[in-house]
Amino acid sequence: MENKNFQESKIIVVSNRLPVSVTKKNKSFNFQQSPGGLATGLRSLKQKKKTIFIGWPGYATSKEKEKDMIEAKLKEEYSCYPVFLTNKELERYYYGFSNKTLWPLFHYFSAEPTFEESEWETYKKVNQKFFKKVMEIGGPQDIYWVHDYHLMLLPSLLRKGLPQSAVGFFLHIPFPSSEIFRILPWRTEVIDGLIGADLIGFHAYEYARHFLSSALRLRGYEHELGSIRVDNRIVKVENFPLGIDVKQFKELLEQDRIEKQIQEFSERIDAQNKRIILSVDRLDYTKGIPHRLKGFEHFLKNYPKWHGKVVYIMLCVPSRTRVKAYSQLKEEVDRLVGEINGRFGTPDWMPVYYMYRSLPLEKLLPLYSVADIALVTPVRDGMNLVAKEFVASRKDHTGVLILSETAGAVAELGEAITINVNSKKEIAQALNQALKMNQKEQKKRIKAMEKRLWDYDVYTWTQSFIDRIKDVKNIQSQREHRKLNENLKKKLVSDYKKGDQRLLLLDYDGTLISFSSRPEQAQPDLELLRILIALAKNPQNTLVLISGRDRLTMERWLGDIPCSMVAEHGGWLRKKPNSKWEMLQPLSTEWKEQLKPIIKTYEVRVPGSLVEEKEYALAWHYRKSDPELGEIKSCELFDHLSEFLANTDLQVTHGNKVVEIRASGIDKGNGVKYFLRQKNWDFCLAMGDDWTDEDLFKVLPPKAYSIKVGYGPTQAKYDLESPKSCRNLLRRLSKK
Ligand code: GDG
Repeated sequence: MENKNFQESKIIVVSNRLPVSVTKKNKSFNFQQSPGGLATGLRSLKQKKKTIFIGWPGYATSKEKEKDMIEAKLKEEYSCYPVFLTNKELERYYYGFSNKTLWPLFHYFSAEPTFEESEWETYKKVNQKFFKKVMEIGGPQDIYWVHDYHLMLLPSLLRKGLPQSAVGFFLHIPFPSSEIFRILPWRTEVIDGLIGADLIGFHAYEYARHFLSSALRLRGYEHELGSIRVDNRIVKVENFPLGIDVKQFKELLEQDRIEKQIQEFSERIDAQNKRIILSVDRLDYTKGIPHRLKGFEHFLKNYPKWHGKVVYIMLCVPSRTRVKAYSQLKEEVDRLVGEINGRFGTPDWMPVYYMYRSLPLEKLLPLYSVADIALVTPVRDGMNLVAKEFVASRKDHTGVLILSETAGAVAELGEAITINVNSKKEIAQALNQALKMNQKEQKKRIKAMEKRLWDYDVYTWTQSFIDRIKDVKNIQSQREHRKLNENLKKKLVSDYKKGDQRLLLLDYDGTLISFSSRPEQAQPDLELLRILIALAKNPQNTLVLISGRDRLTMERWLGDIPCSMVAEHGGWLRKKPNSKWEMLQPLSTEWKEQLKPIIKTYEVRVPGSLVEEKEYALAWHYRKSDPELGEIKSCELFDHLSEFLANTDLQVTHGNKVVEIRASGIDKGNGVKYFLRQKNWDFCLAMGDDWTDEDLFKVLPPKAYSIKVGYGPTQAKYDLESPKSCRNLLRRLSKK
């Protein structure tokens, strides 16, 4: 793969909804920019050249003529390419699987989701439909940016369709803990769908962590600092907190018509001498609207001094009204508002002013601007842009934001008064505190939050995501250069053929054979033995098999092969076929009795792990234990032993799912030096997979072929994917 500079690339944004909505009224079509957080975020991309959008236009039709007309206009005027969905598809994929299964589950409403096989089937089908559309428009050089929970299978479809292309995925809602995610019957398909991307982005670090944990527990994908290795690809998992277009807000606030509206609102409110509490949300059960109303009721009950002095303006935008949970919520909200107004209202004071509608931005902005308090109380929210928009709308920097701690936005808006949405007492106290807060304090807090909004606005967000996809692609292509491709394999085979004196240094576990859950299960199979015997019998070859295993096991498993061997990471050498084992240097074993109890406590505390006792080493294996617990405890044991063994002649190493103690100076590099010195080798090949093999790679002559099996940082010149590809290469050599 070439190192890409992406000069010629288009950015293709794929999301459920296009940023333009199509509606039909009186036989004519209306094209309008869509409301909602995602559309707001993507709009900024449109200003850049070569950005195109693929998604549902919001209008279902089966008439081909209508489709053609809509398609032509969207393409020409908005760089948008529609994916038309039938009503049945919408019912099952959008209202069904996306909003009755994924949405509640990912927001921790674990009793709410339905799990309908037919809806899942349609979800898969619609993801395919999007894929087909993308393939009509994009090419291998383009950058694809897939958005949100409606399209979680699309990244892998794109990976298969355009294997080399750059694919990013961003999730706008939380990714739940693996305990919740695993409830989903199709959890592995969803992980596999996402893993096709090069970059997977979330609003918050917490969601990225949850995804990594699910990928590990449910699919066995390990990660290193957020990088997962899948086959020969690196997949990066990171957080990118979505920002807003602060500049646009500031500019709008300066416009005459907005100023006039603000002025009008202010005068009306001043005349009534009321303080304004504001909330703005889609009417969604994740937004904590009933919780908020109950908190407000508690506030009125417990702080009567504010009666007649505050008004709560609650703007709820109708949303997903065809889903039952939403119509039920609407009924509950209507009832609560009625109860509060009925109980506390007077002929000249209505405590809750409730609007169930959407407002144009020219009206919304003045509302943000004149409110004294924004009350943002989601039960769970991926980010929450309303909180950020309120901060950006404060012209004189006064105002107080109350924000629940379960909104993603809380990470950046630390100066807000934070509340637990399930405590109506906390909501009431926060309202009282906000109403009493002096202007100096208000300004200090709003300014600090506004600065952060400028630092990471929607433009920076978009740019940093796209830049990161390019980075990942470049990291991948650097890796690609190290891959032992067919041409290099041919060269290696031809050099081998030319060589008269050939040294083959081969690690055993993870190189010649795949790992098993228990070390004693990784015995060589017949095919491997045949290949190794053929190589060893060739008089031009000196074959050395190297392992961290003890010499008795090596003798038992591989002893009949006419080759040399290195056991216990270089502690023991069998210099010639059938010769006696010799120690590299005299070693003591007294230390083992002292350290065994320490290492044994880990065997007890980490279920599935085990201690292996070798003649001159102790190893703690954790391959079969819970992967996260194993990783944490292995680091703890490694640290503990490193400190304990400092200034002794013992060393501790952290290999592939194993922590091992052995004498200092014993390593695979020192173990093979004897063989390297024997002749002036005209062909030398070394293969190994883990950290302990790096010592081997370090001591090789410059012309040697050094190959790391698997991927990761290494001193080796080349990479090979797996023990299987390693075996294929050795088979080729054995036939020469
Ligand atoms: C999802 C995630 C994440 C609302 N009413 C009106 C109106 N809005 C605009 C707001 C804001 C947007 O809609 C709402 O964004 P949120 O972030 O609050 O929530 P979701 O719609 O649930 O969005 C969320 C977001 O994706 C982005 O990633 O933050 O966590 O759930 O921009 O201004 N706009 C206008 N009139 C209205 O009546 N003009």
